[in-house]
Parts: sequence; C-alpha cells; structure tokens
Amino acid sequence: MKIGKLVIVGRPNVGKSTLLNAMVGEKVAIVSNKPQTTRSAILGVAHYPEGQLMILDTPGLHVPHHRMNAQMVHAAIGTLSQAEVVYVVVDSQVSPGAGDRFVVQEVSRAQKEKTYLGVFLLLNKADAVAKPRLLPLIQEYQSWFSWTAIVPLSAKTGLQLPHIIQLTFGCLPEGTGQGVDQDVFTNQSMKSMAGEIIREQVLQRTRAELPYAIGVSIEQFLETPALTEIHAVIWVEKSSQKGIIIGKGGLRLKEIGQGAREEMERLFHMKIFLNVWVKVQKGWRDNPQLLMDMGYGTEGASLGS
Ligand SMILES: Nc1nc2c(ncn2[C@@H]2O[C@H](COP(=O)(O)OP(=O)(O)O)[C@@H](O)[C@H]2O)c(=O)[nH]1
Ligand SMILES: [Mg+2]
Repeated sequence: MKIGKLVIVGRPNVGKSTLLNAMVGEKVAIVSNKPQTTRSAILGVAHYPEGQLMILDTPGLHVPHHRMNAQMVHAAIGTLSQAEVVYVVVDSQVSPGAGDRFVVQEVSRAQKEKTYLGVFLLLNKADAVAKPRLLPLIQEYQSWFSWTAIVPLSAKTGLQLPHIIQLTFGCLPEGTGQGVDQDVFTNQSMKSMAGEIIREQVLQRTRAELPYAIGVSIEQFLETPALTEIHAVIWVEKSSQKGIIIGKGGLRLKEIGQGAREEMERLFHMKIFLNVWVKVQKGWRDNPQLLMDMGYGTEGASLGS
C-alpha cells in the first residue's frame, strides 16, 4: 500500500479546503466565499484503493497584518517541510498575480531544504472557465517553476480529480506501512470541529468585513449517553458586530445555532444540545491566550513522523 504526505497551499479563497473535502469525501474543513476561512492547518485522510493520502489543508498564504494572520501564514509555510508531495492551488478565473507568485516563491524556498516527490500546479475552478482561456494560464505558470504537472480541475464538481489522484500515487513509492483505519478521516477533535462549524455558519450568514473580526471558542463540551452538550462563544471586536450576529430579535443567532447543530449532528452522528453566546473582546486577534484557546496557536497540525 502507498502512503503519501500531501500539503495543499495557495492564496486565500482559491478552493484549497473544497479540494481537501472532495479528496477525503467528508467535510473536514469549512468552506466559504470569504478569504481566510481556514485558520489552522487541517489534516484530512483520503482512502483510495492504491493507498492513503495524509493531506494538510493550510490557511491561505498572504502578507499578514495581525498576530493571528502572521501565525496562520507561518504555520502554513511550516507545513511545507513535512510534505512529500505539494499541491499549489490557483484560481483559473483570475490572472496569475503577486499573491500566487508569493506562494510559488515559498515552495521554491522550501524545496531548497528538501526534495519533493512531486509538486503539482492545480488550476482550480476550471468548471467556471472556458477551455481556451486555460492555455495562456498554463504557459504563464509553466515559466515560474518546474512543475511535475499542471492540471486544470474543479474541486467543486470533481472534474479531473481522479486524474490528479492517479498522478499523485504515481509519484509515491510502494510502502509497507499499515496506514490509519479506514474510518479515520481527520485528526481534529470534535471540539475543534464544533467551533469551526459555528464559524462557518457565521461566515455564510453574514457579509463583508465581519469574518475577520470573529473567533469561536468552545467553553464546554460534555458528552452524555443521551446527547452532547456544547457551550460556545462567538468573539467579536465591537458591539456593533455583536448586533449583526445576533440580528433582529435574535433571529440570526438562532439560525446560526440551528444550522451549526444540524451540521454537527450530521457529521458526528449524535444528538447535540448547542448553546451559543456572543461576546465583545477588543483586539482578540492579537491576544495570544485567546488565540491558543481557539486553536490558532503556532503548533498547527502535523503529518506525523
Ligand atoms: N466554481 C468553483 N468554485 C469553487 C471551486 N472550488 C472552490 N470554490 C469556491 O471558492 C470559494 C473558496 O473556497 P475554499 O475552499 O474556502 O477556498 P480556500 O480559502 O482556498 O480554502 C468557495 O465559495 C467555494 O465554493 C471550484 O472548483 N469551482
Ligand atoms: Mg480554506
């Protein structure tokens, strides 16, 4: 059986987490149309007939402005040292830009320290682009790096997904390891997944600037035979943001809680009692203790030894 360690990097919002979920076949990373949805490296395990891929999804690489963002970018770059295969994901709807160049530079730098078995450029969102428009993109990216292959695909529709998986296993040597159990698909705790699911609901039900200002901590996570009781806090920077999340007559918060509870029950296969508060804490993104509590520490996920 082949076992490969794969790291997915790219600018924010190019579809890295969607790709991880598609490969794993389960939702392990939350997704939204807002940049910086993914805040820490998330491990997903994809099981295929050829073997297993241990996949790290990372926060989007960008020039950071807050301590939280600096930790995110640092953690994302750090994962490159653990990879055997790297996927650099770009959005084929937009021209190659400074953000993509930054990502490729980081991969080039990491490659000086270690030799990868494969480095693929994935032109994601190919479902949304006319084929002739892909050619100039491929030519441009080709001049940036000596890729193992450039593959247009769609994480959303699954277009060309089997092809990239086949190419990936083609790079990996035959191994003797056992891998992890077939029913394991992430290393995240239910507690941290619960926080992420709540954050996804907030991202999906609010607009504009708010996403950057929110964080979720799980204050209590009690498993009983009958149900799992979860008490969570959504942290915001200002009281006006608290108002937005709570909504008229508390309606939006109610929807967030209900949506999150349904998603948790579906993913965890158990009955959930969920209580969500909103609290204002100015500057929480620069507060190391709160960041640790929310799981955005510098440690991040690991692909193991
Ligand atoms: N049309 C299209 N949209 C996609 C595709 N992959 C991701 N998206 C969308 O792009 C947005 C960002 O996706 P996400 O996975 O959170 O990106 P990340 O920030 O790189 O992890 C979401 O609205 C996704 O639904 C794709 O293959 N095609
Ligand atoms: Mg993401």
